[in-house]
Amino acid sequence: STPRPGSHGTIVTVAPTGAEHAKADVPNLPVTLDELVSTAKDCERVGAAMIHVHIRGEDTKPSLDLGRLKDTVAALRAETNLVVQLSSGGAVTDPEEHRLRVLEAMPDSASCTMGTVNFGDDVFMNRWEFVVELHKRMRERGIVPEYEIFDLGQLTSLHRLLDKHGLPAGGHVHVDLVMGVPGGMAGDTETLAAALRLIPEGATFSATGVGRSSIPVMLASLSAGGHLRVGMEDTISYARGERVKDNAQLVARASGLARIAQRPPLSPDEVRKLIGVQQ
Ligand code: KMH
Ligand code: ZN
Repeated sequence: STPRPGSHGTIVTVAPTGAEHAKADVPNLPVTLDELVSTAKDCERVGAAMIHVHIRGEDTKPSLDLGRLKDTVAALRAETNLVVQLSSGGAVTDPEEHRLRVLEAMPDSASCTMGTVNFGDDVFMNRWEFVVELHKRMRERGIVPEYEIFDLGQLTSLHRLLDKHGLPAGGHVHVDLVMGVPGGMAGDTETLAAALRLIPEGATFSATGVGRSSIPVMLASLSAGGHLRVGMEDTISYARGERVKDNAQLVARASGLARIAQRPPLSPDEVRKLIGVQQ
């Protein structure tokens, strides 16, 4: 089969924090701006090119405070060369207006989840009109979306979005498969292969497997010409019975596997070019 776009190298994205783990349970989770910037620098050093950011408030709980988001984007730009992607997904409790307001922090990229999904015991709500609004507002602002896919039907919705509302800012489509969420698609090779058939022509995709699906998904994605997302948002165990030391440990392993696959980590500037982020 023809190689996928950018498949000579690998985009390694780190998702260091997420909205689900509590600092009290996971003391090494980066939650302050200083912790986030220090993690980002460590991860960049070992091969990350993009960072998927959820921030926390003073109380360490998930936050979509616009001032804090702006400060975070500025600090990451000042201290790293990483492509800065803000989560518009937030936490399952965040209202739509707050999630749309994230875009006012003007990141390089933002996530755009392509549909509603059961999310453990919760529901991650993404109404169609809301998805369309996110897609349009990102294009108006020149922010490159990463379409988050939790289940296969969401890829069908992505085709519908692009057919009805056109290509995103930068003209390129980049997808992230979030696999193994209880309520979403499974994190295994067969499901990744099924997803491949539904990914739009010319699109790049990364994949992440939550929890114990992390390693199988990483290997499957590399072998399929896909890219990688790793980080403590998705997994806090490094191996059976062994907690993750820090995000850089996960990034270093992903980068090593990418090198073994003869698809070494791409630099942030290479990733900007590949996914259409303005330099
Ligand atoms: N925290 C999840 C409810 C995203 O960042 O866009 C949603 C999520 C997806 O993490
Ligand atoms: Zn996220």
